[in-house]
Amino acid sequence: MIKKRFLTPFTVAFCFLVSCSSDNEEFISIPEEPEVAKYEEGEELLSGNLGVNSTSNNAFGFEIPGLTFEEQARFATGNSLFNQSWVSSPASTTARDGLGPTFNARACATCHFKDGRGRPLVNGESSNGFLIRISQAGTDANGGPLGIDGYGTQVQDRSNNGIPFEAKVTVSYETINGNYPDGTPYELIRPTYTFSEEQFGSLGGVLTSPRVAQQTIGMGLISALPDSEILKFEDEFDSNDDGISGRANRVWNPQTGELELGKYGWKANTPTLRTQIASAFHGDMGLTTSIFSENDCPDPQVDCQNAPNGGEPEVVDEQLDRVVFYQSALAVPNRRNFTEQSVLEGRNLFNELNCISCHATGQVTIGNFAFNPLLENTTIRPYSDLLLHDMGEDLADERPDFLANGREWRTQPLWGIGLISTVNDHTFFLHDGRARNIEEAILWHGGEAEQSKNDFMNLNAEQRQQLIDFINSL
Ligand code: HEC
Ligand code: HEC
Ligand SMILES: [Ca+2]
Ligand SMILES: [Ca+2]
Ligand SMILES: [Ca+2]
Repeated sequence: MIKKRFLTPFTVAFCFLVSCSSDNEEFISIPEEPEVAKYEEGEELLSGNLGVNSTSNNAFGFEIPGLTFEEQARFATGNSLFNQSWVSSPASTTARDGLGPTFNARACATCHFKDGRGRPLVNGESSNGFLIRISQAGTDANGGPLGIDGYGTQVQDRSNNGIPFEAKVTVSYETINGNYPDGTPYELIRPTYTFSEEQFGSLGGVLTSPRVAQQTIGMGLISALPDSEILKFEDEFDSNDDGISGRANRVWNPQTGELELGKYGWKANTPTLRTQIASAFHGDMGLTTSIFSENDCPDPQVDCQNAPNGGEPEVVDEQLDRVVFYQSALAVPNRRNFTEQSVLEGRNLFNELNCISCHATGQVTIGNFAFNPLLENTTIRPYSDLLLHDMGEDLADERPDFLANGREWRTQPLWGIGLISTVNDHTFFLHDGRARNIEEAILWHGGEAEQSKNDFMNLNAEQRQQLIDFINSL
């Protein structure tokens, strides 16, 4: 059972009449009227007045209100660079060539369709938002994952210009059956990945981390958070003894040459939006920028190294800047159905089950953010502390990524989650897309979230649905 933490209006009125004292414990056993969850003013606004109201399949694609004409033009150019397919060089359209020689997809939007969530791997199909990171035990010179000879830290399964791709990946699923304490059955599926057609030596036994593309809403608000607004949730040694001990990742920033707070990616493995986007151009599409100026062709990929390029760099700073601006200005949709009683009950359950301890709200962006001043001084509800948590053995990839160990993942922000089915026409969740819906995503929680998961399982069916209804309203 869930402990009641607050006095209900009923007990308050009761105490007023009979003047309860704090040592009068008996009245607590008096049957209470059911507590009715109430709408809280403004709770539907996940990004203050920077949100948009949309329930269409373009819900993730709108810009924040208030951009100037000049900024709208930058946003529009960034949008088209995000959506366009890049082509092999040499090409007549030199503004968008340089794809490859090895890559996973031709466009950002292939993986982040409509700025939304990618799909898990489907055997025999090109990526619609999935890639696999690899490494071996140890760290590289910057404290990051140590690449595999011949492959580096990511498997590019496609190529152009007659150059070999690196390897193909296939997936198989094992079915896991279980029951809720009330007897209701559930089913989960656990993926296992296999490499084949490895071109540069066996990949058997390497460390792997399968990942799908997240929705890219609210990215600018996260870049405008000062470190302190993330670190305030840290509790590395669990001093409040609730079993939850978020901690920060510290990752290499190639632009500053320093270790910085990790903010982006499933393990908070990238420090800034600009480096995240430059590394996507580089690793996922084979496109160089001023930040990563060489094509991703680890030795002995000589043909790859000598392949024609699409300029030096292939994505010039002005283009990179447009894409970064575009991504930074994508608005977070406001919530829907937020006054429905089941959603309000679900919100209370979300708090009572301690989901809110990791899926946290109430961070405030910095007061001085020159890149996009509209993002300043905004209180956000990302439903994430953006910190790393041990999520247990079942979700573990066993592949460290800077300070993140093999069991740790960054709390995935839940803003927008209820719209993914509309925007992307699927409900695959978690880092590798293994959860087929929200319920399965919760059931996979373990480690620091074990208690929350168990409390969820102990709810009755109606309460479980209320919690899911709430998440769908985000
Ligand atoms: C092959 C599929 C693929 C392509 C192409 C791709 N991405 Fe991604 N994207 C991903 C995956 C997978 C992640 C998670 C990466 C991780 O955890 O390390 C991600 C993460 C991100 C994030 C961070 C999201 C978050 O919540 O932390 C941003 C921003 C992003 N991508 C933008 C882009 C842009 C811009 C492009 C084009 C330049 C692009 N991506 C191309 C798959 C892709
Ligand atoms: C200890 C921290 C923690 C707690 C507590 C926690 N979560 Fe999570 N949650 C995470 C992390 C980390 C992920 C990403 C895990 C992954 O992808 O492997 C996640 C992912 C999710 C997702 C999938 C998000 C997506 O877009 O893929 C949902 C839904 C979710 N959590 C709901 C809940 C609910 C409901 C509760 C309470 C019953 C809860 N979480 C409690 C840390 C937590
Ligand atoms: Ca290239
Ligand atoms: Ca590679
Ligand atoms: Ca704690």
